[in-house]
Amino acid sequence: MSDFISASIIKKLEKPILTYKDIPYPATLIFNAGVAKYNGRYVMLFRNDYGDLENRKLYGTNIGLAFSDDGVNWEVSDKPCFTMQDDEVERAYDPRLTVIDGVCYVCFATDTKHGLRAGIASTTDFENFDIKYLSVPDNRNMVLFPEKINGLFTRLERPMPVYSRSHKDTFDIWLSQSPDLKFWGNSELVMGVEDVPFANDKIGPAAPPVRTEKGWLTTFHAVDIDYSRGKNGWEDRWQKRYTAGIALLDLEDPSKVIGIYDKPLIVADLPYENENGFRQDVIFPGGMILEDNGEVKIYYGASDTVECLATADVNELIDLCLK
Ligand code: BMA
Repeated sequence: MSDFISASIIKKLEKPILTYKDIPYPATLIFNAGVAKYNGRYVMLFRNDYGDLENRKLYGTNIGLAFSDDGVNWEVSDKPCFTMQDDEVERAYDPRLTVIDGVCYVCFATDTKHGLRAGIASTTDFENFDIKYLSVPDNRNMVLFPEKINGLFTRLERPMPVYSRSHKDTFDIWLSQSPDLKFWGNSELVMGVEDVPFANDKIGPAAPPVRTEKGWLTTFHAVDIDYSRGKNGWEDRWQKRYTAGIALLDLEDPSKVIGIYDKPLIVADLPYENENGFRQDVIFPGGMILEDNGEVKIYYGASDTVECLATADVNELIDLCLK
């Protein structure tokens, strides 16, 4: 059992919003979705790892597409919309969506034969994806801010400096900027793993930030390891815990942190978030939408198995960061 609990301002639904049962093609684990509002509808790109659930084997990963009128009830398209596989790239996964000037940008992770690379693609129809950029290894968990900042595209990212840090997962959140999404610079450290009291392993960006009057509201994921908890889930060796945190970044200079809530915001503390889960005790937000009435929808993968939705009031989220 987890000794962390979700913040009391978080309201979770009674069940996941998407599971493999909702998918009209081979699907086993549905999680880590990116969500945006686009042309009057909600659009979701979700990660689908497919395999043989009964024998607990996974064969591959693609990215599925779903649309919704209310952000809660989803209609899944009849085939996956994005996949990458060739001699070099093994798969693309963990999409995060950001709309800028009418174009939907998809940040994603790839596993390649020569390391983990983050990519950025653009689309306007969710059928054709124009790949604008692939990072050098090892970088992952890239998310774009929903507008240019001081005239430049701005991203949060999580490089993995194993050799120079500790030869372990001691990873932090960084920011870079670009005039064209292709050439990136102005790199700055945003948050170190030591800034997050409930992480003892690594942190990384989660959903793309949203603009509020007080600053950029941004989720992040935080990982802690306690080997005494034992294995958790049907994967052979899973022992990490992923929780979601919340922070506020400066509007003009988002490499400056205004405040970080010192406890987890969302924890896997409901049965449906863990039951039969591949990697239990995992919460991974990939989408956040601020509605006109101040409700914030936070979409997150749970147990690397199902996609869920929680809501909170924007001012209450900001207050947590400023406490
Ligand atoms: C990370 C990524 C995520 C996943 C998380 C927990 O390394 O692979 O896609 O949700 O681990 O398993």
